[in-house]
Amino acid sequence: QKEGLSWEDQKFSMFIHWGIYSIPAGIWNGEQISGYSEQIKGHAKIPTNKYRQLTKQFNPIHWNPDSVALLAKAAGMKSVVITAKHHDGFCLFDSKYTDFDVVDATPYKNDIIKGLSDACRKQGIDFGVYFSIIDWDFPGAMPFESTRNCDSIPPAHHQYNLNQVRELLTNYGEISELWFDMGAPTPEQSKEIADLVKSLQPNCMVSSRLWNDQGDFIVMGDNKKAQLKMGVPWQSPASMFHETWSYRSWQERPSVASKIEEKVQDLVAVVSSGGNYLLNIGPRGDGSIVPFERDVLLGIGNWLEVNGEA
Ligand code: FUL
Repeated sequence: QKEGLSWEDQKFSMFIHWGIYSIPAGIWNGEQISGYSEQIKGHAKIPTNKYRQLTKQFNPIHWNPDSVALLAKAAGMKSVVITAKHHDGFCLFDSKYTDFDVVDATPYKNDIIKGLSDACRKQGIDFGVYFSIIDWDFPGAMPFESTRNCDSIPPAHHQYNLNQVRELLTNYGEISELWFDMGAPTPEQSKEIADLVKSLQPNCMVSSRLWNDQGDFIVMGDNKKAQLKMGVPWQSPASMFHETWSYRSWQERPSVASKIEEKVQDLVAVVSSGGNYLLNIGPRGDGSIVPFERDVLLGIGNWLEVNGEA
């Protein structure tokens, strides 16, 4: 693998939840909507045609992929994993198979996955993508208010997922991990997706949330970690605040110092049990990084510098 770093050597990685849901940022019709803000379409029961209109406001002039990659590096992270497509179905990459993507539907028109994958490569860090198996925009797919994990994937939707996975693994260079999430694919569907990944990029690590034992590494529950070495590659996905992954404008924040302490403890616990700590940030709709989150990451980076690499 690149620069001799295996997935298990990464230890500390950046997760990014960012999309058109970052624009309402947890508020709909003037009301604070609880539940993960990246799922606001479901929680606020926003009809698809209304939700789709958010694309017109997506013009993230403050998004700077180079500074995001540099921030990850300064934090001591060895890779970045971003939401190429979350449950809402909006794609941060240019997909031939839908117009509901950043290039076709927004005034911004730039392929975010392209820009960030290039920036990471330039900084010598690995790049991976989150890909939701469920899709609240796909016609005939499961009901959008559902955030359950038991939704089957109709054949046309499965084919669409395969097509998009192929795009992601073909157009953006080396992808270190594919972070599948949610839904209830059949064993055949899971295997077909895993086989496709391996045929295109044998080194790409697949998350266990592809289900049916098709993952290469085990993802713990959200904000959960294993207490012991498990003898298999595993990961703890962690949000800054347990209430949301994507930016929420009304999020209450403790002091930066106490958050650094909390996250350093978690990082040490995860890494000493052989895991990968995937710590999330949620940029604003305009692409800017929330200063609190940047300061926490820089604080962790400082700690690592003083106390030795994770
Ligand atoms: C969960 C998703 O439903 C959340 O929105 C978030 O992406 C988290 C990391 O995984 O399963």
